[in-house]
Amino acid sequence: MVSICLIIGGIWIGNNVNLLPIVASSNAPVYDELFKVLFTIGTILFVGMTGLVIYSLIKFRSKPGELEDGIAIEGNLSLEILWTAVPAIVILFVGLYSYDIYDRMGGMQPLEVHHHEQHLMKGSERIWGGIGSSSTIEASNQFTAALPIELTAMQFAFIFHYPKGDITSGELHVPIDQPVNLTMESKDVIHAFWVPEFRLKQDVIPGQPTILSFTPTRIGRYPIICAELCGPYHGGMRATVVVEKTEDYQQWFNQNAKLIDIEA
Ligand SMILES: [Cu+2]
Repeated sequence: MVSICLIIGGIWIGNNVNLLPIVASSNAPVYDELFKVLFTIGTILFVGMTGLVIYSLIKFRSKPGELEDGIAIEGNLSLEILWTAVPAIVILFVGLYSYDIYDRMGGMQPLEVHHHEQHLMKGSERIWGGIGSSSTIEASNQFTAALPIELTAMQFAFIFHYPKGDITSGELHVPIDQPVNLTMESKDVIHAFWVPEFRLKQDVIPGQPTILSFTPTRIGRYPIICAELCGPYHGGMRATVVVEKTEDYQQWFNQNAKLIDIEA
């Protein structure tokens, strides 16, 4: 009875207590699904264990005048099997489920699939060149519509570059519902590009380009935060992503573009 209440209560809390920021990208709901499951499991374990400890403290407290030692207990096979099996099952489930979510967010797509589209990326030929299998080409078709943007991270700033239009900006402007391919490279140390509202975080590594693909789904301004301790001003390494209506984005683009006539 108590454990049923505990499980139902845990599920209710996991689904109704929202600790996460606004949902602003297409993979945020997928991430939140995993978070709800983890929060439910965490709540059940925390409340259950704390409750058991408090119950035992009260129930098994020594009575006044009781001065002898407690009973010597050694080994309990069924209990040991239980406390090994339960965490093993929980951890295995969480591991497999996280893997599935990571896969659904596109985390398992090989880098070269994205790179195939990044003709403008300097150095990409050298590192990832020579890929052209039919599966790669097929897979890359879904990225043809993606907007390519290059990110350069350095101590202590994020700089965005739009190859089409040759725009360099300290703010990341993206149109709503448009897939974006962000190619990231660091000039010095490891940084991390993090947008909590997108539920996305990706390391930016010197000498090793990384790619982040996402689709913003909500108009607004969201913080970009460096999430890798990168030096004394790491805490100030922030930028903004501006998700706007396609017309507004186009207007911003036209105002800033240097080479509008390239493949426009
Ligand atoms: Cu940084």
